[in-house]
Amino acid sequence: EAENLQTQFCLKKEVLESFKSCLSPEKEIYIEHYVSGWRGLVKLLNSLGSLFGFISKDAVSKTQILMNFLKSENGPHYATVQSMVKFELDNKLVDVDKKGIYPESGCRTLLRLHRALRWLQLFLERLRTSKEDDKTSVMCRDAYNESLAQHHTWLIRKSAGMAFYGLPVRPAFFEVMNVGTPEQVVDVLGKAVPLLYEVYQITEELYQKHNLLDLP
Ligand code: 1Q0
Repeated sequence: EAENLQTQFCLKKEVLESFKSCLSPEKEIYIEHYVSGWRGLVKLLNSLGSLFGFISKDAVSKTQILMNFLKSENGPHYATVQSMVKFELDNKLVDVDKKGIYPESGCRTLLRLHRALRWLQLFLERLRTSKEDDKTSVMCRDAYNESLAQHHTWLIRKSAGMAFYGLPVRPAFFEVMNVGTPEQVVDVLGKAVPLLYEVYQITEELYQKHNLLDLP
């Protein structure tokens, strides 16, 4: 019980607030808050069990790469996604068409999270409009096939597919989110989805403009 209280996750505070505060008034995206939104999601994922360990490990390593840039001497250039893109491109710090000397650039690392954000948004929209008996594994799989799967190897697609079967059923999943009654969860999701969409769209347009959507 005590342990339960300690590790209790708060979706609103740990995920939504972060993604909300990652948008500046000029619609720039603060990497620090973007990363902390992902950290919140990782925490939620970890609370679902070790079956998802391989997914959360990768997410953690990607957030760590970005945090390391942010803490480095070039840190100020990594304050926002916009400034990172400009800095890395101006200084030729990105492997543009094949892996080379910068396999862990900020741009390619953030692109992986960006693609995952699309999955999240599709999954949450399905969850929001689902009925009590609908299967979370199916919602998750459909969202995945529509988005991230196209970027993953066969092996990862298989592993992800198997992990999806381990997702809790809808009522249990709502409980883990810890935002209240099912009606309240639906309400919160109704606010979260458009917010994630806006963050996604801004990044997508920026990456498109600079031809970065296929970084190796
Ligand atoms: C709830 C179940 C979570 C399902 C997550 C779906 C995504 C499956 C992804 C499988 C990734 C496997 C590990 C490795 C992948 C990498 O090869 C790949 C590409 O990177 P690279 O360096 O090899 O080119 N990495 C990625 O595509 C990044 C994947 C990050 C996934 C982060 C998922 C974080 C999960 C959050 C759980 C949210 C629970 C939802 C409820 C939220 C309510 C607001």
